[in-house]
Amino acid sequence: MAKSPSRRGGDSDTQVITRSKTKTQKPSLYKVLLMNDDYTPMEFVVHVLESVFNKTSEDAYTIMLHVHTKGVGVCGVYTFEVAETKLSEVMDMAKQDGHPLQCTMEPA
Ligand code: TYC
Repeated sequence: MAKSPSRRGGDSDTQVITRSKTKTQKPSLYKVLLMNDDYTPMEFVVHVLESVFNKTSEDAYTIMLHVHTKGVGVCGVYTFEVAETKLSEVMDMAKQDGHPLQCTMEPA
């Protein structure tokens, strides 16, 4: 007669019960920051905030003024890839229009 597959623990009915925990990692978040400068037109900054960061015109104007007066301001908080994409969109738009606007990102 064929031998049944052996089990750890021999012939006893003892079984090892393993329980696996599924650990989900929260994605780390990054702030995208706009820097002030003396040359980029205010309207351009407002346009960037509306088009790249989906701000209303009122919010975009408030953020632009904040950056203009304080030197730096947060445009939004995103996962790494989204923050990186938005940052390069800003830099591309500024370069395209010949403005020295600077944008950075840092852990939130
Ligand atoms: N300081 C600029 C000006 O007076 C306006 C400005 C605002 C530029 C925000 C950059 O991130 C900026 N024209």
